[in-house]
Amino acid sequence: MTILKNRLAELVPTWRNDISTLNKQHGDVSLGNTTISQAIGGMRGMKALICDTSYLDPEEGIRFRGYTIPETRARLPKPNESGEAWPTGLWYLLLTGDIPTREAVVELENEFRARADMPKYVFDVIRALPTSTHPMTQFSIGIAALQNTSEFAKAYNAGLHKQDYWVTTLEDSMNLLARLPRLAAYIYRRSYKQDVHIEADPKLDWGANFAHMMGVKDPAYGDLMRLYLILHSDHESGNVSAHTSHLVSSALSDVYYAVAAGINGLAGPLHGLANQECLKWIMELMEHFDGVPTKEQVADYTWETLNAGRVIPGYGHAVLRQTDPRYKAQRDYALKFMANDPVVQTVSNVFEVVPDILLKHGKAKNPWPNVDAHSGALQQFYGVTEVDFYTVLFGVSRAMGITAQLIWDRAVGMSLERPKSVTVAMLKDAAGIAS
Ligand code: HAX
Repeated sequence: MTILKNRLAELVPTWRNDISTLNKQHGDVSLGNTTISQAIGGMRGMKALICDTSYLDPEEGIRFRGYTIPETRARLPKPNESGEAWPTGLWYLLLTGDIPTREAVVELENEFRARADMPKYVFDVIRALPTSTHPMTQFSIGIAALQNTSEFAKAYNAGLHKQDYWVTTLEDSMNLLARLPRLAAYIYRRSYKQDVHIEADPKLDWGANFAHMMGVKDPAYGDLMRLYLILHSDHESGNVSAHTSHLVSSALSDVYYAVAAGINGLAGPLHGLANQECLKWIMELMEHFDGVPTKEQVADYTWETLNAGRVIPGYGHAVLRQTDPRYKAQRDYALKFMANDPVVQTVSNVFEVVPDILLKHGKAKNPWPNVDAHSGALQQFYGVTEVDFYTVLFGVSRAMGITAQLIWDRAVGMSLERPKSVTVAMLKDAAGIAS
């Protein structure tokens, strides 16, 4: 196929030049409610979504229903007082805005436990894939395979009234969330643990059971899992995974279609996959310098990465302009429980060096670390070293935020999402330059 490819190769430089000129020289030109640079630059800062489950302030970071991360961790009920809160309590908070009572969380935990059985055919679908298939692909396919069980789709086909959309969306959300740890642990054990699987323990909560089914023996990992599931759950609705799910769901596609689509977005290296990329980068850095690198060595390696035209994974953010409080929460946890771990020490050295370099480099608007800069260091400490799996952990958590948002969307009857596009010639017209 050379004729088409050659023709495209001729056209691409002109397209790039058009976009770059419009962005640099005419970015501020109004298109009505937006500007040319917003249309080109991924709609940054455009206020066109509503999300009540959480709000992301560029300086302060995330608040879940008005609560900061430390407030959320302190106020949500906990299985034991010295440990981390039940993530199911966070889901209740995201959905309602109320800090749930202990009784409400125990009821939700029991509900999830009762819904956790996985239809066998879903495992068969996963088993049809080569074991080398990326865990995020397996995860997305497993979620899509569950669509066959959608209560919303069934009720819609039977003539569901608009006012009741949220009821079966809640049902689908609970069924999906209840099963996600099983699905994720199955993928983990099949991909990395000789296909030997571990049954759920009915005595454990949703988060600790996930840790148990993955096969991590240290009980502290159950606590870390609860923290992880809370921290990664929701980041308002403009991020790629939440927005993708919202968009798909706006066509009245059910929770399974919508969450699978969001998971596909989470699988991108500029979004959730950055957690895998980040630990990979840290391990390569340590291998390169044969142990914990000095700050000078980190600086050299950082410049090498940037000069090769690559990004420093785990640094920068489309909205945040400070260190991510989700990073801080994980750093505090690491300093408390594993301060002498060499990977944790390397992450600390990177934190002391990279922001200054990114500032000198002069491109990133935010030189500070995001959530993904620290999560892998905590995982590897407990023996979860398979970096390709990290984004699945993120996905189980993010599904809580996404489903809470989708239930709200259905409850208030959010519209089909359909923004308007314009042509490059129209942008040139608006900018007053010749086509
Ligand atoms: N390393 C090197 N360059 C970076 C950078 C980084 N960490 N962060 C931003 N830049 C560059 C951008 O690539 C961009 O370069 P070009 O002008 O050549 O395109 C420039 O700085 C301006 O980008 P920005 O406006 O600061 O950032 P964006 O809003 O476009 O993108 C990203 C935000 C998070 C995608 C970006 O900071 C990045 O690529 N970071 C590394 C990957 C990462 O950690 N992603 C996870 C983010 C959090 C998340 O979603 N978790 O799931």
